[in-house]
Amino acid sequence: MIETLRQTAVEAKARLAEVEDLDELAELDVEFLGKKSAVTLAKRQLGSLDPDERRTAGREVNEIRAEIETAVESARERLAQAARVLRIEAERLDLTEFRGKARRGSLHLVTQSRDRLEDVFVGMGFTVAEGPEVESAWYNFEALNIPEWHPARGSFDTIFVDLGEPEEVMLRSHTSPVQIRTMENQKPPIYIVAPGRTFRTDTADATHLPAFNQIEGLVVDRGITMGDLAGTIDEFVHTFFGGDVKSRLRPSYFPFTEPSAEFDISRADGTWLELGGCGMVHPNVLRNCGIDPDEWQGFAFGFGIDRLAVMRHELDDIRELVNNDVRFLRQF
Ligand code: FA5
Repeated sequence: MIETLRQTAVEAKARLAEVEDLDELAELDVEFLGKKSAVTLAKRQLGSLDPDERRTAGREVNEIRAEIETAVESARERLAQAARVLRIEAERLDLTEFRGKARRGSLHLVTQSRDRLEDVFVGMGFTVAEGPEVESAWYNFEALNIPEWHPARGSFDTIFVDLGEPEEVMLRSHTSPVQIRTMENQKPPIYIVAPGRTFRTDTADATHLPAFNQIEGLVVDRGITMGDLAGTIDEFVHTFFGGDVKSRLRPSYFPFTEPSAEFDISRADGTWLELGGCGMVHPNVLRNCGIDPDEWQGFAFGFGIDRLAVMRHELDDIRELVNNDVRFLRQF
């Protein structure tokens, strides 16, 4: 009997070593360890043996049963491990699969220009400042030497926000209010640029947008002259556009600078493109911010970032920047 059982155990171990799924394993479990299995039957037969034989045979039957049980357990463990590997494999997200098929996104043209402008000015020793997009009349106009009666106030085509009394509130029509906020909070020497969104009632056309971007520059220090302003703009233009592009200043008028100028840059066809305004900070503006104009002088400039992107990428129409046509945007 024991001899037959041993052979059964050898067969059981061989078949368990090759079992391939849990159903098959359950069948083998029943076949070799269940109620009708050789081991269970052998155990039952032990009763008919005399006590000495029963003890020896009983020990052997138990050993054989334990061997088969161990084989069943290790088969179960092997299948569980294989199932884990399969599951992990199935759940894996192979992102590399999409390489080449999916296009990587890129920053918008205006954001690229703004980042590059910041880089150039930071490289020249400026820091970057910010201000709110919704402003009071004090910051957008009055502190900038544009009182209520001033005709220049009309030229800014301001979009007002109706919040009722006591204050007149508007979307800022230029980034110049950041000059005031900076001088209120910071003592000279000041060297800042402030890029940001600006808003006017302008109708969109090839060169205008109602919501556009400007970058403001402000320097306040001792002994600052118009020569420093011209030199800074020249240096910026060379760094931003490369060696061939020239800049020039033309006399102009802004209430917050005196003297004031527009500055243009040269195009490849020999013509000039107006980029923005600039000038020496008006003494009234310094005084409005508690800075003594006899001790400190400054220059300021402000120009359009969208127009700069148009120039840099030779676009025909500034509206391309806001149409959000992906066929256009993908080119950059
Ligand atoms: C100003 O806004 C002054 N604050 C600039 C300034 C700052 C002068 C500091 C002196 C000292 P102006 O209105 O010219 O100036 O606008 C400046 C630039 O913003 C323009 O040259 C143009 O490049 C851009 N810009 C103005 N309006 C629009 C618009 N509707 N769409 C796109 N760009 C515009």
